Amino acid sequence: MKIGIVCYPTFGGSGVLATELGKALAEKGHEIHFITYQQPVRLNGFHANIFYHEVRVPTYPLFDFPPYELALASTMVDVILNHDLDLIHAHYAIPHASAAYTAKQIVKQKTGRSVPVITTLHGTDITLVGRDKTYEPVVTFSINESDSITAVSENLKEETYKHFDIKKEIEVIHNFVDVHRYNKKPVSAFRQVIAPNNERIIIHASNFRKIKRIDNVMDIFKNIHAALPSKLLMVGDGPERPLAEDLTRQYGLEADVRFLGKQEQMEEILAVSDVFLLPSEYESFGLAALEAMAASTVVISSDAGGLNEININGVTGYTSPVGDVEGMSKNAIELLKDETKLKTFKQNALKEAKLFDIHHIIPKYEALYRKYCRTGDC
Ligand code: GMT
Repeated sequence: MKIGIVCYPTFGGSGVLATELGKALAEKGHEIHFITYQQPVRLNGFHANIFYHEVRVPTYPLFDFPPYELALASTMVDVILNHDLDLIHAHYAIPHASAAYTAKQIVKQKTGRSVPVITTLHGTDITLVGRDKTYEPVVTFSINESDSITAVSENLKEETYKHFDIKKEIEVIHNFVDVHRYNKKPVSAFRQVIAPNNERIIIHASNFRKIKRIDNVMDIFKNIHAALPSKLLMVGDGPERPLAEDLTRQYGLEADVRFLGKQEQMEEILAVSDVFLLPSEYESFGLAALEAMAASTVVISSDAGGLNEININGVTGYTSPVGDVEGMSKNAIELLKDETKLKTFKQNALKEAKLFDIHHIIPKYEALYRKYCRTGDC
């Protein structure tokens, strides 16, 4: 099949998922066209079946806000027509679903052909940004106009029905991870650099937005650090990073907290880590937690949103109510002090991650695409 994938190219989970999906589909022989404003971060190297179409957004002195959505829709029209795409898969509703709707109408008017649009809802496009009155009517309309809608968790499906007037069936296709890639042996030299005295290694990775509750991460680590020798790796960047750095200094933890910035080789960093902290206010799914589990890292998280669908309380890690810093600290300390229990939880985390392995999930997307394929034999 010839598939157009529209996504954010940044380190966010939706862009990562969309890129990994496209790469896996290309491996299986499909022709994949990424349409976005920048080369997706996980799209590296050359692949004969992958094409990248950059959306250029011309500026003009009149535009305080250059109209990205129009440029995106126009680029989609161009790619659909010139590469004869079978369908468009839009990841993250805003503004991708409405831009895809516009592109579809233009192609229909020009050629009479109705190009199927599949929209995958990822999280904040529904629970945060999409619900804002400023966007809600367009989001509702464009979701309803999609030929097919998928959500990355049961929780996100429920949230979507709760907050939007959606007339169609939403199919849940959980996010996935390439377990083979993440299930790496720790590089002992790297562990030695991070934790020279064999301290426990705690990790957090995100885009450092308010919703991630970075202050909770720092408070939990402060408690862990007071209980046992440990190091914290902070991976990623974003608006809350200055707060995290301030708290590190305030708590006198400068020697034991390392800010690594944005990283592409997460599997190597996760491989040396013991516990992944994700105390988020909300996660539709928590792809970063699943990647950690695939690297046999135990997850201590909140129980918000879809996190319970992957992190099984008392088995692969622990989940606690949002803001329960004491509970999360207690659980982490107990685990980190008990070598046998930690080992069991690590094995459980890997076992659970295997249920979400890329090889189980990709066929679900392919089956969905086939329903809309023009010839039926693609
Ligand atoms: O978490 C973010 O702020 C990034 C956001 C995105 O769209 O890039 O992540 C959302 O989509 C991910 C992939 O489906 C999910 O794993 C994240 O849980 C979800 N984030 C939220 O719901 C806050």
